Amino acid sequence: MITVLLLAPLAFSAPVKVATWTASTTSAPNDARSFEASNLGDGKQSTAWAEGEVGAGLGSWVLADFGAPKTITAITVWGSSWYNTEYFSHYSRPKTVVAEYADGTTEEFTAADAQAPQVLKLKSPKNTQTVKMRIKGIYEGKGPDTAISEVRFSDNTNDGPVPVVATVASSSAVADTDGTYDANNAADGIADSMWCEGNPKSDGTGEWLELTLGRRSTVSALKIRAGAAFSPELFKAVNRPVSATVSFGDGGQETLTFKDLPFEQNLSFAAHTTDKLKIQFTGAKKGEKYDDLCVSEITVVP
Ligand SMILES: [Ca+2]
Ligand SMILES: [Ca+2]
Repeated sequence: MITVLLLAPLAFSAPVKVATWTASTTSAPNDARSFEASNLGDGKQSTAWAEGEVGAGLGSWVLADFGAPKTITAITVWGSSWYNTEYFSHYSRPKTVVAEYADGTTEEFTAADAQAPQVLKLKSPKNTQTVKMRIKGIYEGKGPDTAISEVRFSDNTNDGPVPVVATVASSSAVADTDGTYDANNAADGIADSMWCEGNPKSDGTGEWLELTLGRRSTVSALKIRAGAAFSPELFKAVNRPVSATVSFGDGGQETLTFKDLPFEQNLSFAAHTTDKLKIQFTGAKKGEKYDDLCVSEITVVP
């Protein structure tokens, strides 16, 4: 008798595009920062929705419409405002969330009290065109309003980019009031969260990032936002990569050459089949203010 064990990790999940976001109420702008519902799905942690009710906002809701029925398996929530650590502690963040699907059925989730993306896994995959997320309980901030920076829905397909399940780095800069610079920021699907190396003896040359993929994949390109995507000023302030060597699990290597631009660049190469890739930086352009090389986002293209 032959027993076949499937030990390979089968990471099914692709982000589901939201066509429109709506909300029960929206807070008035603060420091010229707006809090409209569309901020929930713009891929940036620095922009947030905040409710505009008098009081804590219990009962407030946001509604995602996918434009057509999709099968979703998880909801990832960045609670409060992630603009900086002061904003994060000012706004309340969801603790208990009731998701209501298009057929009227509901499911209740509990998020942890942490400045970390909260993955709310559905009990079973749900086919629905809309998800209404009602805030039933909160972790109290110092201010009166509840905020959410970003929400991502995942489906059960392999249609999107290759999922990255872990990222490690040679070094990381120390967190400050703007947030963390950890390796996982380099492949979290958030454009304006970034990894910065923390080696005081280096401009970034020799430093590296290693990405573990959710499944063994044929990789033919990387989409990379080099440097700081947060603002044009911060882009100029930090070191940016000029070149890098990518090593794959099949033993192959490719050279990446970066343009010095604050946009996503598509760097393609001969296809390699791998479950890991290591990007070692071989040249850096000096920033005007900080001597740390930064990368805001890497998307692995199958
Ligand atoms: Ca956002
Ligand atoms: Ca990022």
